[in-house]
Amino acid sequence: WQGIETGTGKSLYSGTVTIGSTKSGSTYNLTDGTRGGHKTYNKARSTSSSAGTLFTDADDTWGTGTASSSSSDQTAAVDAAYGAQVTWDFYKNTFGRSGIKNDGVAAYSRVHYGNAYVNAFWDDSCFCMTYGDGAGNTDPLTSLDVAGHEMTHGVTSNTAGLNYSGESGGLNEATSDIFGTAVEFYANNASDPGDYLIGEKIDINGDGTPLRYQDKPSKDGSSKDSWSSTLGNLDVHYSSGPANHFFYLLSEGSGAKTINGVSYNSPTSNGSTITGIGRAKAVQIWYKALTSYMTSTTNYKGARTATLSAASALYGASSTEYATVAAAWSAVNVN
Ligand code: ASN
Ligand code: ZN
Ligand code: CA
Repeated sequence: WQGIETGTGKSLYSGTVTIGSTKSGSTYNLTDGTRGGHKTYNKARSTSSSAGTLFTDADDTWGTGTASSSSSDQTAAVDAAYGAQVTWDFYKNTFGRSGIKNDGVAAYSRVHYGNAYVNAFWDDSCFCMTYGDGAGNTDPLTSLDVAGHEMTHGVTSNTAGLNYSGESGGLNEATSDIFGTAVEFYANNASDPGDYLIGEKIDINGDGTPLRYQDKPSKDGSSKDSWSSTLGNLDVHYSSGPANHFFYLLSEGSGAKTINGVSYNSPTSNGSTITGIGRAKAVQIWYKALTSYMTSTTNYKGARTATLSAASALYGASSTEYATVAAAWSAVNVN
């Protein structure tokens, strides 16, 4: 007998959650039957290109909710499965997009990749997301914003196809950060409330600080707050800065603000004051720009044009939304 089930997951970063599972005979496996059949596999510290072993369980209650250095631990799988599930739901319910290719078919996820591997990545060739266990193998890179970030690389690849170098690479990275953040807000999970920080849960720096800051990207010590002619020479995770900053300013505006207990203070490079239009409209504008107007070679100037076209199509060329898109790009020196 085989059927769609809803299991209980004890995650590391998002508390106790429900996760889609499948019953096969008397055993459950981590296949989400309601979201394109997304599966979560165990790499058990291997770096081979295989998918790994599909997670199975006897009672459909997965993980312990606490960090474990065991390579068979289910907890990291719960977070990865939950992240893929929430990201699927976010794209479906926010944009009507059914999976990465909008064809109803899911990617898959692999956890416990490598030994003390401090990264997570999307790979077009396997159509899959892969997560390391972090330094010490006890901080898996499976938080909600990271899952949303990685799955979004698949979406970008299958829409604008932004080349992963130079300014287009920075825009590709920013797109993943933007929707990673949007996924985290969408989840509305009490254990991981929405913020404009990337990777605040995974302790990647060992001191509790996040990987990136969208209100003021330069807080990470490497990303840029504003565009300059040398931006495209930087690593794509740093040239993403001005677009992340644009997204924050468009959503929330400039100056000081506290959201879900996190304080932000977003500057503008031209001394302007911006009033945000809200995250819900900002994500609609970015998504339409990504899927209708950007191409593989879109640079920052092109992103300004694409988002203005998107704002015009969605809200009209004389709307406040359109004017705020223009003002937010100017505030990060994209004119
Ligand atoms: N975590 C990184 C990213 O998603 C992986 C990489 O640099 N390829 O951008
Ligand atoms: Zn990325
Ligand atoms: Ca976050």
